[in-house]
Amino acid sequence: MSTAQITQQVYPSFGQVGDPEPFQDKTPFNGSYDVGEPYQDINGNGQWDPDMGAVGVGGPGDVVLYTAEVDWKALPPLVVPIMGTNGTIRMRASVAVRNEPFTNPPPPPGQ
Ligand SMILES: [Ca+2]
Ligand SMILES: [Ca+2]
Repeated sequence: MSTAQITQQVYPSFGQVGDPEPFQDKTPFNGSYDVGEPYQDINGNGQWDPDMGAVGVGGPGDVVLYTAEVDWKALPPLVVPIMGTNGTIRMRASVAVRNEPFTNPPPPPGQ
């Protein structure tokens, strides 16, 4: 049994989870990003990304996609040479949640 890895990616909304950063397609119009085309750097890493998610846990009201991955040793030894995965299967589960609209500092009780 191996250890699970949990990652978080932050998005502006649920509808943008997994979406690429917006870009302006230039000639030849091919519908995909090419180096040099203007783009909107949503995650602020200085480059165009096919997934706009930013690393971190986000702020108030942000949508955060939590993904857990674990390599599960599930294949019997006779199947390992055929599958070529060292006998492991990568298991992955994700859930997207919206952070509370908290304020910093929090308002006094009763307000
Ligand atoms: Ca293009
Ligand atoms: Ca980017």
